[in-house]
Amino acid sequence: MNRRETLKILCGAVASLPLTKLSRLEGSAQSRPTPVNAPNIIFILTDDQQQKAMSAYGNTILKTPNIDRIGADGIRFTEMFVTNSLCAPSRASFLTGLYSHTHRVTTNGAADSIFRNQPGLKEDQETFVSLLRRAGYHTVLIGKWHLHTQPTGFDKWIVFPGGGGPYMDPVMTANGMPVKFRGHADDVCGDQAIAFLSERPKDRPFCLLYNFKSPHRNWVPAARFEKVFEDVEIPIPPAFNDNFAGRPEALRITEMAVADMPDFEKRGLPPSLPREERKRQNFQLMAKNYYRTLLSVDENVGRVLDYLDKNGLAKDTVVVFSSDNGFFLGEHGLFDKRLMYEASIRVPLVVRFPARIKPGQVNSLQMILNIDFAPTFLELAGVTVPGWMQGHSFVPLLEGRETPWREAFLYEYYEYPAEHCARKNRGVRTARWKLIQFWEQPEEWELYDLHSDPNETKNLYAQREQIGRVRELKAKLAELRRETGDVDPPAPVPAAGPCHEKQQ
Ligand SMILES: [Ca+2]
Repeated sequence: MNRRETLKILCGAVASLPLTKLSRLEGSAQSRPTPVNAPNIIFILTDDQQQKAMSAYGNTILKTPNIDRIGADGIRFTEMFVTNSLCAPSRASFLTGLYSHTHRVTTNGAADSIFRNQPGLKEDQETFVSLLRRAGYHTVLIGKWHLHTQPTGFDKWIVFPGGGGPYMDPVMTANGMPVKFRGHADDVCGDQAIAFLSERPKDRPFCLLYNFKSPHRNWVPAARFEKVFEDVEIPIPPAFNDNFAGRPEALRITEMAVADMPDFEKRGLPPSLPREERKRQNFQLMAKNYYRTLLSVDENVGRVLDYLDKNGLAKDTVVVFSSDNGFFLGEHGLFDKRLMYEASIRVPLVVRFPARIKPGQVNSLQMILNIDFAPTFLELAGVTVPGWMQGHSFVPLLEGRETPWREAFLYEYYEYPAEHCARKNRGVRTARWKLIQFWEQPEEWELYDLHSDPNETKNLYAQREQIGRVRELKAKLAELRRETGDVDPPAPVPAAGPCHEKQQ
């Protein structure tokens, strides 16, 4: 049975599955109002896509014409950041408009016990999706979820297992029922999105969360893209040979070095291969496969955009594209994310909504955060933004209007000790400066001037002439924490395992 035939059967199966255990906060479909003049919303989220992995942001190797098209038809933001560069915490922030320390999804899983006994989003946590649903939207989730608890606030959901599952032939969970698919995860996502759009109830607006697995590790491309870039040498990124001189010990204990990455260990490289050569080869393979997985994302984004065009939906549908966190694609000699450096926290953001947003705009001024999306979606839908949300609607910026905006933001990261051994860190970023604190003992600090040192290799923290600036940024960090109710978590249990031993 080929993919199309399988899809035909599965679409019927999924459509007839019973809804299970939706939040008690949600009204039944019959009791909900029917919104008038409310736009459809499609929120496309990739997994671990750094901002430069998109041709609209200047990548000359990887071509993403369909994703680029969203920004060309609307607006592209260059200063888009996540407040915790890790899958589950960031996804919870996109949904709730809250910082990790507020929604309490601080890590991807086990280490979540800093704040709670149970990992994942609280079952009674309201999200922009549950609020839209209550306002009458038909709400659907397709693809990656990763929040442990069962999705709530959706009329229909079909999700990959755990953090994303395998790339090929995924077994997904559709409204509580397992469903086996054939083919590449990105194509399955695309098929399900098209099936949903075709079969959706036409009497009310919809909100579709279209969450790709790509380009997350372990980067298995769709078969048709396996050979792309085969004869290309990917240029090495800035600070590829960063030696961390003058920088925290916390960087040296991380297990994120491209030279040592485990993904390609079965390639039969001789143990005697010089480390530099292993690093070079690993980088080429990682970057190529990472880019190849984004080709299937781009294609499946294009399918949905084409569907909107062909069915007269484009004008009144908001399409937003972003990623849950960035990724070190060799910057600082690293892979993965977690740290507060630019490649890790900076992600793409393109938005299209022809009815209200002029095409061809680029915003390079205001810093947009993952916590801003929930209030933005609600405002676009004409739904009141609850006062408890910590982000701000950027609708005025979409429409090119002037509005007061933040000049600094708070970053936080908690998953330690854990895989990759990245210590807990927080910091403050302004348009020009970045102060980073590894707050547990031994406490370590970094300060970067992003204007003169955009690649973040010169730690200015200990320089005498920066004393005043450090004082100012520490005060800002304390202020942002206070404003968002970030109190010091309980003293951590004594660290154990390899991360701790390396730190001694
Ligand atoms: Ca991610």
